[in-house]
Amino acid sequence: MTSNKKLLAWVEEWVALCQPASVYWVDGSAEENQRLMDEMVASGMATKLNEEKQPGSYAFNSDPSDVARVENRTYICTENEGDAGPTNNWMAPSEMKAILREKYRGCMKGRTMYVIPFSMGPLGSNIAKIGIEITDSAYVVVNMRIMTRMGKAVLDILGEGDFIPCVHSVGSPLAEGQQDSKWPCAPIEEKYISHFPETAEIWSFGSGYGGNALLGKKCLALRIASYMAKQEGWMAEHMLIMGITNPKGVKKYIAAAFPSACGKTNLAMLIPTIPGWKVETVGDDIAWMKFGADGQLYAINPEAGFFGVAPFTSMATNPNAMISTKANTVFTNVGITPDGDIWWEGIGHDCPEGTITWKNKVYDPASGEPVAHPNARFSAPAMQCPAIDADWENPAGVPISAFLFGGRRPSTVPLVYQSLNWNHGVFMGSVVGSEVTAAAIGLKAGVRRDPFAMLPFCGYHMGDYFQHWINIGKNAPDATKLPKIFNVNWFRKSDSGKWLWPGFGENMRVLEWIFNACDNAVETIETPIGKVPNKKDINLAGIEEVAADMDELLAVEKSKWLDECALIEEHYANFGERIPAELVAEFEALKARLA
Ligand code: OXD
Ligand code: MN
Repeated sequence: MTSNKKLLAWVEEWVALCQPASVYWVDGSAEENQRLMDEMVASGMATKLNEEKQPGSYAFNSDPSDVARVENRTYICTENEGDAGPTNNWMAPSEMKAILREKYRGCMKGRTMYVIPFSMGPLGSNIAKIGIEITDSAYVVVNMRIMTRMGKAVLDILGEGDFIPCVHSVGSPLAEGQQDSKWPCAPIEEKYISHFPETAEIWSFGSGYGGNALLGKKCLALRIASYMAKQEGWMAEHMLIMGITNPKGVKKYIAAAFPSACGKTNLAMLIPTIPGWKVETVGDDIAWMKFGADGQLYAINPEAGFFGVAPFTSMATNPNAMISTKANTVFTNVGITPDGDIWWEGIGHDCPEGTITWKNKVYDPASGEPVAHPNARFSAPAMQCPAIDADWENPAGVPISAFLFGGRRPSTVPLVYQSLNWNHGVFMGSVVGSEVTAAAIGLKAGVRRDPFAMLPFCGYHMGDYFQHWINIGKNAPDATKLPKIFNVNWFRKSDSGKWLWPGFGENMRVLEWIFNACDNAVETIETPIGKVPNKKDINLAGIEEVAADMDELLAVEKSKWLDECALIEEHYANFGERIPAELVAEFEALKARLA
């Protein structure tokens, strides 16, 4: 398949260490995919879904100990501990590699080692990066085929060039004649999701699930890429990318960062409720951005699929996501109905009797246990999205007019506000916070600060990352063309606990205001925290009942913001000396405006 000497030598080295029963170079073809699926159905790992309802689709159930990203087992291994920063687990590269070499020794016995060449970004794009993942999981192979461009075509482009080596093992060797488990993995304390940003390497051991195992996504496209982006002057962000066209046919693209489980996929695929507006999807999770020759920032989606949270995705909440999953989709930890269809909480209809839960039991409503795991997922090809943007694979990317930040904030934070300038916008991103849910194991409930939604995904010191954002503004080829920066909060509640904003497709009304604010075509009201809309400029036609809540939705309460400042003080204290002076100045200015 290849004559790339570095690649051949690297694979040989890992074969010697992991001692697989065989080595297989993945070509990415449909036949190969079918063969792997058939093998996994035969072994009992996969269930083929009803061909009429879910053509080409399969369901898998993971081990109950392996259901999400494991942040407490995720490491950034830099030579100096200080360079990983206070928000990452750290170990010295040599120490981590010594531990892991022992774990990898013989770890693939009785299994096939798959070699997966993959491209993050459209094949051949100058923003794209090539990785090679070796893995002993066929589940990883079939998912990587959906989530990335992979196979022989990538090797052809790679030629003798360089690649990002990504090592993955489920960490569960098979002895001679040993029966395999349905979802092999290692115990939690033996899982390691390790990144070596300074040498651009990923070593993952012990988990077969999502971002722990599909190494192109969070590991490469965010943790390793964020470090590369800092070194090289570009941006790798945890952002969706969407195109918005107004009734006059004018189109703008925006990129938005929200912590996990804030509805990023829903927003990326929003169906506008106001006439004449159109939303198209470029990506739902990650954006890689570079300045173009015209001075504008351009974004690509490095992924080729959606790895979305299934529960509460429905034809009511996100029809485009539902339609995207209607064929050729891998489901993990969902329920399977007696007629071979999928089911999860919030899918929009009752659970058919006899449905098998993600724990392989017949659903018993009296058990109090859910049918689908709360972090159950679909892996669906992006091109199946009815609203996929015509330019989603444009190697040059799409021009970005605005950045949005946001999180789940029941109080304090208004529905929308705009930054006063770039540095103030960076400050807004640096203090993003949200209520946490189930996308990661081992988190305490409550509000956690998640700067730029990058807390679990930044491959270096978060203070240096803030500085990188400041520098992007400082070094922009044309400051007037920088994206404008906004914060949104769909989740504000009244004192009695009622959601004040209807959300979902109605969020288009806020996007309309943002779209117009990008053109300076709306009046803004300056408050101590930034510029909020004049409520008359938020289009409420058809949802007039919300008008009564608009003052509360847009309110900036001084006392709440003084409390918020105390929390920001604590948050900033974590970063010590590495908080950029520009952000300290922004924070001081905010406090002065509130005084
Ligand atoms: C995800 C996340 O995309 O946790 O799965 O952010
Ligand atoms: Mn994400």
